[in-house]
Amino acid sequence: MFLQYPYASLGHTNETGSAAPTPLDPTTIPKFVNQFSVPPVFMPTVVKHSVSGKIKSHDYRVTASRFTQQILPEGFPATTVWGYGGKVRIPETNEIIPDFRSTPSPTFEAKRHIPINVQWCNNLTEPHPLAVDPTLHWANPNNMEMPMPPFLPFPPGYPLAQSPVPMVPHLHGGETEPSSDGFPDAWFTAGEAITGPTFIKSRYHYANEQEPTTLWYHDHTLGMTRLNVMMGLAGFYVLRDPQNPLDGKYSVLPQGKLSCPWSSRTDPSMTTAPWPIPVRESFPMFIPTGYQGF
Ligand SMILES: [Cu+2]
Repeated sequence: MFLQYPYASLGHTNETGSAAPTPLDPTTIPKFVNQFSVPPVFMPTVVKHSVSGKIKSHDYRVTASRFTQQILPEGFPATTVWGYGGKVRIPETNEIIPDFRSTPSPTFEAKRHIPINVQWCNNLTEPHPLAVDPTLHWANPNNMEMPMPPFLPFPPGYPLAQSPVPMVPHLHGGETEPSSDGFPDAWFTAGEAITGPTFIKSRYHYANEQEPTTLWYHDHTLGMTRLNVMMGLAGFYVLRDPQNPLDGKYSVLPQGKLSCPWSSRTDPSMTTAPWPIPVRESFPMFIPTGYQGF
């Protein structure tokens, strides 16, 4: 049997996972019909020195939650996803939206030498829609015992593994202080009710002292990263340096509307083919390889 991701199925999904979803027939989905979209950009609170007026930091509040998003072409059902959200600016129109969430999630536009502080909030209050494997070295917020064979099939899997959902964000490629680096064991559940052994804080500091580059941020939870990223917890983090000729006023690189963060991945919600993670009948020690480059 395949792990059939419930969020791309038509109607038969049971949130507790007690019924197997019916996958869409991928041959019925028209290709290349959706407009290419640019993720919105997070809007900071600009913190200034009271005397000099110099910018001290850009501060954000970012929440991870569950919602639906129209990923398949119009006329097909919206997809249940996870994503980060907060106050954003729509790049094409400059419209400000106080609470916008999406996957890929909104982009951080950072300037070199201006640090960023992000208050990360876990608002994932429902059970994980994908099969959490409690036979791995994983976050294990309920401190459940590792099950032995014969394993339960998914759905429904192990209720103590499916909920609550731990998360911890990591800025991939960022030169970040340890307490803000999103160690896999520094996870926290909704409301920070349960926290991992290396959890220190959920307000992270990003110094932005490194060379300008395109980074991405994503979930980093021990033994669950692949599931949480697959659900949508990922976005871009663009670090610019106005002093760098490639980022400055006379840059030859695309700017404004023409500058689009872009990534590609195998996305089950786009292909709608059954997600090729073999779970067989149970939880037999599978470690999918799709997202190993963290
Ligand atoms: Cu990474």
